[in-house]
Amino acid sequence: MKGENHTLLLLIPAYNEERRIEPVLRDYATYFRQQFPNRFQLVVVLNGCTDDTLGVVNRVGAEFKEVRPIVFEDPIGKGGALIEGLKLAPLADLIGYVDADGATPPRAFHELVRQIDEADCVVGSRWLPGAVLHVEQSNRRQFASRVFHSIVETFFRMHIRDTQCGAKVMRREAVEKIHSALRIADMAFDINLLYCLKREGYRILELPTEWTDKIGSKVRVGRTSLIMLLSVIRLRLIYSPFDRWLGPLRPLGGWIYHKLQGRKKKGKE
Ligand SMILES: Nc1nc2c(ncn2[C@@H]2O[C@H](COP(=O)(O)OP(=O)(O)O)[C@@H](O)[C@H]2O)c(=O)[nH]1
Ligand SMILES: [Mg+2]
Repeated sequence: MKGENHTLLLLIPAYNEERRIEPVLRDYATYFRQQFPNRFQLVVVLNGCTDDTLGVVNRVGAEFKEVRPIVFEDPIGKGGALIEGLKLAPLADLIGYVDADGATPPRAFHELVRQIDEADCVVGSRWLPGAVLHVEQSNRRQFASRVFHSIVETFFRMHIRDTQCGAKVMRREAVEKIHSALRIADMAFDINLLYCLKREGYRILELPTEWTDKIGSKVRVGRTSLIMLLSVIRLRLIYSPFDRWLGPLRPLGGWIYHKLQGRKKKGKE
């Protein structure tokens, strides 16, 4: 079967997920132990957790040798965690990631992996016809997401309907090639990743996926949207010819960004 002889590394970024992550780790380990025997590893990338996510991951890891955590103390964010996790790319042929809350079931992630022979990166989409959404996001969240999408499309012209879906898989070679260009540590990380892949000429395939919107989201629509908006503006500037002219303003941008990030962290729980 297609894509079945590859080795697979799955990353799960996790921030205070003690209540949501355990069944997800068990489901993924059980499913992929069967589908990718001895060819599957699952690494949970934690940072700044104030709950016992690490204890939960270690407990599951004691039972399933495929599962292990890596921990960073600093507030590196979801994107920062994935940037660190992607440094493990040499461990496998294919590297993917999903959210800790089980929004993407193992079977749906496997569907993306199956299509990797058609592209260098396969991304799940909640907005393409054929997507199966079990619980819809709130209207406010959907609205924010559509506005965000139009901004991203205007800035980057990637023609990807859903850049933000938490399920993606890539070939090792592509990850290694673009890794040093990854800069964005927050939820806008995915755009950074996709844009770098496109710039290098890698093929991205977007496929309808299955998704369940889970309660307990870390996203607070107002603040997260603002941070993401600043990030995409920053990203657009980083990759624009104006970058060198804007040099003197860069510290200001960085300051605003970190202020918002810091407030977000404190206000999270
Ligand atoms: N390591 C790490 N993971 C994070 C951070 N913020 C969010 N995440 C993870 O990113 C994923 C998506 O977050 P979630 O709250 O489910 O977002 P939503 O599904 O888009 O509402 C989850 O696995 C979170 O645990 C963070 O600051 N650090
Ligand atoms: Mg979620």
